[in-house]
Amino acid sequence: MDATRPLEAVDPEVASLIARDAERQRTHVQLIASENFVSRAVMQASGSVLTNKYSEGYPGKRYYEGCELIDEVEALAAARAMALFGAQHANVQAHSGAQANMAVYFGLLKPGDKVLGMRLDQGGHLTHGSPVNFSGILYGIASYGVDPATELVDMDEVAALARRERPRMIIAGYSAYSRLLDWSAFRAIADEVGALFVVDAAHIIGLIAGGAHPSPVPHADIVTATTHKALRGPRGGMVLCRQEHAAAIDKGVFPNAQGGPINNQIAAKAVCFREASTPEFRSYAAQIVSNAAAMAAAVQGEGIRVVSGGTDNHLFLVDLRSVDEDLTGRDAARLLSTVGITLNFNTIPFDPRPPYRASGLRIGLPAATTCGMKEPEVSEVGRLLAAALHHRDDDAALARVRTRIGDLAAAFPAYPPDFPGHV
Ligand code: DSN
Repeated sequence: MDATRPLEAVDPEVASLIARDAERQRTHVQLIASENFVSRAVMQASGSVLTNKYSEGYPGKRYYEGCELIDEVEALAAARAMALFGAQHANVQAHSGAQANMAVYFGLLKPGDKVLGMRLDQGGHLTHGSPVNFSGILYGIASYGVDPATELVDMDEVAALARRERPRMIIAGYSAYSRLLDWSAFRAIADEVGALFVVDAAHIIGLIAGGAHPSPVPHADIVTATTHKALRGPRGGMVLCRQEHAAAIDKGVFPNAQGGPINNQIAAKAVCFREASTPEFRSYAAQIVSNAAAMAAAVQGEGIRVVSGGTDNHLFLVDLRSVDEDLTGRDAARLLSTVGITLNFNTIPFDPRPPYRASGLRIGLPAATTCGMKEPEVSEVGRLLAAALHHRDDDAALARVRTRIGDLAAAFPAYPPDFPGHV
């Protein structure tokens, strides 16, 4: 085998699919709240020869030979994560956010233990106790949601549930909630009922790294995260924790939840932690928050209701019932895709529709901000999005939106126009 032949020569079919997705990424405005564009440096580490290495275990205690440099890579990634977030311990082996969370459950709880987390249909995550996920299958779950009037997490409800259910673990964090959470109030409730306090910071870890969002690290026993959202690293997860939980967390990741680490991804995580430690990244994180607020205001200005009235972070949810009672999230998302706007449909609090139809859209700004869009551009995208929804039966109006979105996408590229989609 000639291992140096390029992808295009070895497998034109896969090369073509990658090139076509690069084209899709280039020609659409990307508003999925959990996506981003990584740097060439992150992509190079992710695509490196470290993919060839097995290394079950941890630095200094591996079950394979030849891990000397893998040990250095992993120790470097963990040290950078600890420094970036002010954490006492970091496990960078988790393959994903879901597996980071699984490691917390496996490392610190017994099956059947009670967990209090946020309802998935009001902004939480599958791994916070959904009945179709390992968390809901293996553990006793109690759930909090948002207040129907304010659409904010109601700390009195969290406290009342915690007193009644006496959970072993309380999880704060979300995948579709646009406001700040009160970390110290969660900490106080956890202390009152003797629970562990865990924050799933997957969505906001990039904002935290850039100083654009209050950090849960000083308050929580454990913070889990992904590295591929606003943090702008490779696909993957991590766990930050207090030293007293370090051994349990490491065991929870390996061997409880996973086998061998994905070393190329760990190297890419190290690169992203370095990138996220720079002044440029602080500006980026602040710009995400400003852009989200500007776009939410633009959408509201076009008569579309934003859940909870706005945003404090990188995302917001729109209530499509303010456009048309009969417009589902799924139909709206598909329509917007045809005019070059990529986002996802989402349930909104107290949604009368099931998740696969939903009544909302989730809109996030990390990727568009990476492309260099600022308030004027994202506000225009917000107005174009609203125009497409309001005039969804008017082909000429949709064509005008499609043309302008295409112009904006072309003017704010993540990569050079001839980038084939891989390094
Ligand atoms: N799927 C992720 C998101 O889009 O928010 C959460 O796991």
